[in-house]
Amino acid sequence: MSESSTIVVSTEGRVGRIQLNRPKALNALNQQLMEEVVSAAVTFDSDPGVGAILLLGSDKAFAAGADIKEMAQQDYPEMYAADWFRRWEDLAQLRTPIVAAVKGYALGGGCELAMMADVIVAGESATFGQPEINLGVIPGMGGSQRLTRSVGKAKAMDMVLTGRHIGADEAERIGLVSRVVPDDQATSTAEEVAELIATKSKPAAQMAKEAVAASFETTLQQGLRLERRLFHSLFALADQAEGMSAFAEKRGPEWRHR
Ligand code: CO8
Repeated sequence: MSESSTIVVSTEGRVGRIQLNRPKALNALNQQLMEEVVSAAVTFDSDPGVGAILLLGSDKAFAAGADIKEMAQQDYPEMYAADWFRRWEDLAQLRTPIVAAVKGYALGGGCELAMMADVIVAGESATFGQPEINLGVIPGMGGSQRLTRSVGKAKAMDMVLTGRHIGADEAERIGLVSRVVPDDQATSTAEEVAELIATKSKPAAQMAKEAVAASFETTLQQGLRLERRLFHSLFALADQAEGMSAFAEKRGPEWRHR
């Protein structure tokens, strides 16, 4: 296990684990944390031994948003020149499936970071919101786009325009999170989900992610064509033959591509 100042990184089996570690600031997302999280995730993404990435916060907060104290120092030319927070997009573009466990606050950039994960397991204490309007700004890490695509215009407008927080149950009802579990099971459930994904054929899991993610960006016909092409391409890999043989032979598959 290696430690840096804003995250704790480790590998457990085939799961790469990144824990946000600024508990006193409720894991507020400053520039250093962004660089460290994205660098760690990019490293995991290129590691053939890693089949899934687990993203964790702390009990009180997954992340309470962009670091307001750091952000308040910026002016427009600096933000524009540095393309402030663009680096988070590198995380969203990774091919390795990402599972997030969210307990406590996931506000502003914290909600937007959770939405960059592919599966969100929420503890009952999870609180999601896009409160930027209360700071005189708007979401800047995808809240107006990913939230709207996930939950639709009605709920996204409600959250983005009022800044109200929603609880785990509402988040599950509107399709923002995958599952809600008691807080003390959120991390273990997310671990189980990540471990399960990491047991699959790696290219199949990556292409499944790519196909679902593409539905956020393409027309239906383009998406269906991409899905078909990816499906066809999996027949070039040994895992397709192995998976189908294993089914016929009533045994578990032994993936070659992991
Ligand atoms: N930034 C910096 N520090 C924070 C943040 C934050 N987002 N959130 C909490 N903290 C700090 C507090 O300042 C406090 O520090 P200190 O002890 O030094 O005073 C510590 O964490 C504990 O916080 P509180 O005392 O406020 O704890 P409470 O339990 O009373 O309240 C809340 C918890 C409700 C979460 C409250 O802290 C809060 O409202 N936080 C701000 C939430 C927010 O507005 N988030 C959105 C930020 S803006 C954003 O995310 C934009 C993202 C896109 C940017 C794109 C740029 C291009």
